Amino acid sequence: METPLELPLELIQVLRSARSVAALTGAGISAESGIPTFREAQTGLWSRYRPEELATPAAFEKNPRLVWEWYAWRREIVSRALPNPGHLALAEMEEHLPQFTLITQNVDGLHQRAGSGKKAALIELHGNIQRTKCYEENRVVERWQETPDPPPRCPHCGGPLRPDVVWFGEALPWDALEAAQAAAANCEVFFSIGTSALVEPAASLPLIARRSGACVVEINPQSTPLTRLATYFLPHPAGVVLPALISRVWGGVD
Ligand code: BV8
Repeated sequence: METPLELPLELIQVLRSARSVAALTGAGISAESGIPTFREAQTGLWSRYRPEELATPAAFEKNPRLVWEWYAWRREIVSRALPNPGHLALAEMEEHLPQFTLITQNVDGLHQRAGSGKKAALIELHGNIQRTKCYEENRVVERWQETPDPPPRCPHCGGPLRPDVVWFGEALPWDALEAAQAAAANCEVFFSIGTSALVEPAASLPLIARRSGACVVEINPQSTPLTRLATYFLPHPAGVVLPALISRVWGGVD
């Protein structure tokens, strides 16, 4: 039985008077769009692999075709997915706040498709699966020849192409990480939404916010290592909580 959705009145009031809000999202916010999270077992052909085993430079060097095809499978799932009410609510949130920063760990591009980033900062910490880059030159490639023996080759240098995402063991884009850390250190409310709060350095962002005195709100049907440190823990799906928050805080519903 779902626990009834209760939104703490104090949180509503804090959001009504907030000037600066930041939100970190993880795979959970895309779950209601039908995109499997990292914690869920992979399906079909990929069920024998853990994402952490495939999303690494070593895996690509060992078997570039396997890793390329895993991302091609995920791109296919992403291209069929639609933004859900959770994504749409975050896109609306930036309309109501003087300062809003959306920081995502996701590579599916659904926040952009929901309209986020038009009026406020949208930071992709781990890249974007729709972008492809040369493994050797590390620069984005827009067009390439498909090949019967993937991965396709870079049209400039002939090196193998790879998705423009941050793999485990790779550094995050320093400008994205710096902007995310600054947003966390300077916001009044920090949302951690749909993330298991395990992957660093993203998992430290809510702690930076907490240390700076921000109200930390975790939205996740399950508890995580962050839960005991959060000011509020809302144990519900993002697609349920976020639209309810928008209407309570800014919808004139008292
Ligand atoms: C780096 C792109 C250094 C690729 C990803 C030990 C301690 C600390 C750190 C480390 C360590 N050992 C290794 C490290 C570093 C490592 C790390 O953190 N490992 C973890 C596993 C311990 N980090 C790195 O390697 C990072 N780089 O540290 O570099 C460096 C510095 C300089 C020079 C060189 C190197 C790079 C990390 C980025 C990896 N790339 N993605 C791809 O997508 O293929 S991470 C990937 O996994 C995702 O992007 C995401 O970030 C992560 C999965 O996390 P979540 O998003 O949280 O998803 P998850 O499935 O885990 O959880 C979903 C949650 O949603 C659940 O809690 C569930 O309950 C909830 N949920 C479900 N439904 C809903 C919901 N919530 C709300 N609503 C719902 N409806």
